[in-house]
Amino acid sequence: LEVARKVREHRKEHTALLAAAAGKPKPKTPTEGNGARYRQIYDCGNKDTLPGKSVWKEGDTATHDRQVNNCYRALGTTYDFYKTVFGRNSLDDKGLPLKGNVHYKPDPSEAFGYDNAFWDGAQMVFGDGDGVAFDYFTDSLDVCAHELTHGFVEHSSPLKYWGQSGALNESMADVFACMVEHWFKNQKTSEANWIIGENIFTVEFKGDGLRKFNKDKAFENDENLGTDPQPKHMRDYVEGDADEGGVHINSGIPNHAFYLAATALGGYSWEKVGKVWYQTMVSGKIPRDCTFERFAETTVEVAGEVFPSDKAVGDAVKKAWEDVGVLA
Ligand code: ASN
Ligand code: ZN
Repeated sequence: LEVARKVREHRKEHTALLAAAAGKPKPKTPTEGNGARYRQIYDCGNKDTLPGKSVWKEGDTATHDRQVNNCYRALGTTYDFYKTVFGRNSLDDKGLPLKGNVHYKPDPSEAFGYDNAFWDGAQMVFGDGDGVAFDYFTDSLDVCAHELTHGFVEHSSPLKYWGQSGALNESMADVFACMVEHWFKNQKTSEANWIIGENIFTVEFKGDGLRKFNKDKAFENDENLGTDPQPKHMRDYVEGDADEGGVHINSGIPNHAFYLAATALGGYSWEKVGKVWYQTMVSGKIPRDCTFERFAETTVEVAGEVFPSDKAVGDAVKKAWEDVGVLA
C-alpha cells in the first residue's frame, strides 16, 4: 500500500513535470463570476424549491440524467449564439452565470410532471411534462433559448409583461429562440424550422409544436393539437385579460413580421433582420410599455442605422410590419 501511494505520487509529479516541459498551462477550473461562460444545473427532484440540488457546474463532466445534460448544453448553445453573433457576454453582457433547474414540480403532490418552463428573474426552470401530451421541456433547444431570452429582455429593454409590450416580450423570446436553432443547425431562412417546441410532445400526441411563425392558421386540422392559436395580423388581435392580455397569443403578430422580413431577405435570419431586432433591443429606445407600432417604427429606424448602404433591409422590415397591419 505504501509503495502504491508513492508510485501514485510520483506519477502525479511526473505528469506535472511533463506538462510544464511541454509548455502547457495547467487546466483551469472555470469559476463563477470571472465573466466567462458559466453554467450551473440544479435538480429539483420533483419538488418546488428553487434552486434545487446542484448537479453540474461548468467544467464538470456530463451526468447520467438526460434532462440535466440537455439543459447544460442548451444553455451553452444559447450563450455561444449571443456571444458569437452579437458579441454579447451572457444575458446581461457581463458574464451573468446561467442557472437551470430541471425536474421542477410546483405541486409535489401532483401525479403528473409540470407542463411548463419559465424564467423567474434569476434562473431558468423546467418541468418534466405530464408524460401524456407533453414530454420533457429541456428536450427542446428553442424552449430553453426562449426562457433564456426572457433574461436577455430583462437586461436590455425590460418590456412590461402585459398587453402589447408583454406580447413583444414573448415575441422576442420566440424570435431569438428560433434564431438560436437556425444558427445551431446552420439553416438558411428558406430551409429553417419556424416552429417553437416542435419536439416537446410525446410520441402519441398529434401536434406540430407550440407556436408557428409561418402559418396563417394555427390549427391546420382537428388532429393538430397543442399549438397556440396565434393571429398573424392586427385585424385578428385578441383583446381581453386572459394570459396577461394575450401575451402568448398576440405575439404571433410580431413573430410573423420577423418571419416575413427574414424570409424576404433570405440568407441567415441572424445576419440581417436578427441584427436589427437585437440592436433595437439594446438601443435604449424601447420603453417598458412599448406598443407594436412604436417597436415597428424603431426597427425600421435601426435598420437604416445598422445597414446604411443596404436599403433592402429597412424596406423588408417596413413591408413586413405593413403586411401584418402594424404599420400603415
Ligand atoms: N413558458 C412560459 C413563458 O416563458 C411560461 C410563462 O408564461 N410564465 O412564456
Ligand atoms: Zn415566454
